[in-house]
Amino acid sequence: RGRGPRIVRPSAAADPVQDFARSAAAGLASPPRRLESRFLYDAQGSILFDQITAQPEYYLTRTEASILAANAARIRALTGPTNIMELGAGSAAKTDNLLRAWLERSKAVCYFPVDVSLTALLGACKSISARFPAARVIAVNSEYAEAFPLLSQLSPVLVTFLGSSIGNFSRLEMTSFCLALAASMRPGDFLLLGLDLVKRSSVLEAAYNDRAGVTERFTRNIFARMNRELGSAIDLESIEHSARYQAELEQIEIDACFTKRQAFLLQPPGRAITIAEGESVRTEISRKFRLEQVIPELNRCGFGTEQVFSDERRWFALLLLRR
Ligand code: AVJ
Repeated sequence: RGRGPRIVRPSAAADPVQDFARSAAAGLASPPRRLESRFLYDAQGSILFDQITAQPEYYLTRTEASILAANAARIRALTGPTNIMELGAGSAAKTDNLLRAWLERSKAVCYFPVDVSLTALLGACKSISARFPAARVIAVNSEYAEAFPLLSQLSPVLVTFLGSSIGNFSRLEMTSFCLALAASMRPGDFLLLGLDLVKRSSVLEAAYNDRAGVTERFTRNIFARMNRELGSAIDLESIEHSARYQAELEQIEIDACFTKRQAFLLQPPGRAITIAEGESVRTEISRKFRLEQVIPELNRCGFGTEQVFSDERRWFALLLLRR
């Protein structure tokens, strides 16, 4: 049997285009219009997101990477030798420090990157296998929750959910996500969770309005994907990106604002949508966290706090939690 990277798809039943069509038709039918953020990450969106992480204003990825670099060996000492499942791995750019720490202490490691983008996963398999020949890579091409049933067989396991991706969830969605994850893990398994912390709004807003305009292209891309996959023929030039910090809710809110009226059909099943001039479509929220608030929430979902890591400015936190 081959020892090279493998790709599995746990739910061959769900047709991604149908899924996108149904969700977009429901979300765009009437105001407040919205699109689910998970659809931002097609092949093109995953490339654009990687470019966002390299922008000077987008401190999240760099800050998290420095925390991880400083503490990976400590994390490995606390967890012991585990399998690693990374939720939303993308191209697995953030994984190097962890795998290096694991391989310093063991001869081999099994790494299970999970992502909805097959293209991003193929890149992850290639780069991880090239840099870490002792890592056995089994990529899972699915939504997060579809990978959860695999977890019971992977115990002892460290699940990583980095980059503050959990901030895309509403509070309610985050709770049900954490409860479902906790229910799928065995007692003693670990979760490594990256959280962007509340800070000055000028710093937050700059991170989501980079000067090079990559975040604007990222927001527009979900409509470009609708044009590609659902035949919507939306004029992408009529879309302006808006990212504002809502201080009361402690979240960045990203909207696509339409400067020209758009009328289009979504195929299948051919739903007619009209968006008036001046209307907007919410494509993302990115919640910011306070440790004193989020830690008890996580504890109530079944995760005990093992260790909290942060940077000098307290801009970002990496939580090691134990199921
Ligand atoms: C991948 C959800 C963590 O919220 O910072 C970055 C997505 N959107 N810039 C974030 C994002 C626009 C990102 N997460």
